[in-house]
Amino acid sequence: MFPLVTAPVDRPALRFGDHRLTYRELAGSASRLAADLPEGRVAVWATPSPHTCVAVTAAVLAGVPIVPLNPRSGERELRHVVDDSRPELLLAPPGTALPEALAGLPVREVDASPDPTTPPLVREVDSESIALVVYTSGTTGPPKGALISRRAILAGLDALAHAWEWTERDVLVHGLPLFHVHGLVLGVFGPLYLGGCLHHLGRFEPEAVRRGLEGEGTLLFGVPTMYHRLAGAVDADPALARALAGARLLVSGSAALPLPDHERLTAATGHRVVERYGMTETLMNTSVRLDHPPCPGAVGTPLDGVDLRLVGDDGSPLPEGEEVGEVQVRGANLFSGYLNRPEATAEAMTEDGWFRTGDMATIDAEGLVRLVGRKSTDLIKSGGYKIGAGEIENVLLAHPGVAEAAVTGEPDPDLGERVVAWIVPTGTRTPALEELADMVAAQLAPHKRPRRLHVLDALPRNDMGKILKRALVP
Ligand code: MLC
Ligand code: AMP
Repeated sequence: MFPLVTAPVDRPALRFGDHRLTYRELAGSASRLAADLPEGRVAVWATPSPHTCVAVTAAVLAGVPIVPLNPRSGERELRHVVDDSRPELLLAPPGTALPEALAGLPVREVDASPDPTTPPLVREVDSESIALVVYTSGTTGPPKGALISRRAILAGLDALAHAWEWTERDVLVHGLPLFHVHGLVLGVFGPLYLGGCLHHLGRFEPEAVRRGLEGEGTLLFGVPTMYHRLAGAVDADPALARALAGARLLVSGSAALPLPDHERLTAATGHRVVERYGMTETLMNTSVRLDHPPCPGAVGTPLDGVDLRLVGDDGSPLPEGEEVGEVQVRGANLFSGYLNRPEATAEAMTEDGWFRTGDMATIDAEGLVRLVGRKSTDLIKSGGYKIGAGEIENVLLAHPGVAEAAVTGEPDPDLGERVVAWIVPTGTRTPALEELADMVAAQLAPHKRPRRLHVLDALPRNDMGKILKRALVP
């Protein structure tokens, strides 16, 4: 999967701050680790560090599935992921203080120092074998593990390489987390597969982006919240504007980039930001092509090998036109199902192999896809993270002061959407927002915490007793 790792060369592969690894050094470090990995799944404590890159490269060389863990996950979420995926080993940076939920899991510390001498481990691995199990939120219940094959990853990266003319000459700059497909598949596997270099910023900051792009960086990947923060910083920082203008390509994805941010960035840098549309289960579906005139608000056309259609409420394909329908996709980019959840997998697919994305879109006469919303009010996209209302409601309901709970998303200029909690108190003591936010952050993850709280006498319900979320507007 990574040709320059299995036949290593002395070219830069990774950079995190001053920590740099060439392909030869990465091949050595990863092969040393890969040599005695177990055959089953390995969990990776996916900090934004070279250790994560060495760990995932080792697992790819050995052909074992990786379960990336969000190091900010709370106890309940971690316990769920580990109970569901049953990894045989956890790979973590040296000296990591691991939470209680992982007690009992054997741990191996990852040595990310350059090793130019260990020969590369070269092993035949079936292309249908699972490379990644990525946990993603659904409308109800705890997150599901999406099984992502090597075939899907390679099909996706080949298509992006074509759409963006992405080659071994590119140096990709980003500060994305490494436990979701955006940062991991596009952001780490992408450069390593294509033979280019990744310069990871450790943490997203406009200042770090400036330094990355002033150096050898050619490509920038980010979620809209990151571009929103860059748009807010460019006017006062001409050096940042120059650095962005000097990049070959700026790509945004994981959520919609609002028009004003497109406009501010173009005005300050002369560059347009290219949007692409993807999903954990499908990897990338569409993108604006490099040679396409600017089309802010559109996510482009289907990538090579991706069939995309819109269907109406009754599930039948819509004729071409401006009608809104649900996006369904088919192709080599699709996942192989949800771990341990055959019913959820069957529900997500049509009988003839189309994946139901739950995203609503239009397609214009030129074939450009425009996303206009989601089918479910129970999925929230905040900072580019997908968050299921149900998992948060379950945490809120465990608070003794909460009798009923509903969670919704509302527009937020920075995060796209923010999580809002609506509760009916039991009458003992009404909890404050901070208390509920801390609970959610500790049990699930900080990005899932509610940022606003409404206390009601009753939740609006229909005759069947179902909560009417669309009626929950402040
Ligand atoms: C706040 N914090 C708390 C807390 N309140 N921690 C514990 N308890 C509480 N009560 C902490 C947070 O952990 C964080 O710490 C800090 O306060 C601020 O948190 P934040 O406001 O939530 O976010 P921020 O740090 O501002 O990050 C914004 C962001 C981030 C854009 C950098 O949201 C991000 O990295 N998003 C990327 C998501 C992504 O990769 N999605 C791709 C999914 S794949 P600290 O220490 O961190 O500062 C996909 C498919 C596709 O969608 O198409 O790509
Ligand atoms: P996830 O499940 O975290 O992989 O998130 C996938 C979802 O993110 C998709 O179903 C879309 O709703 C959303 N998404 C991804 N890219 C874009 C984009 N460019 N514009 C709007 N929404 C997007």
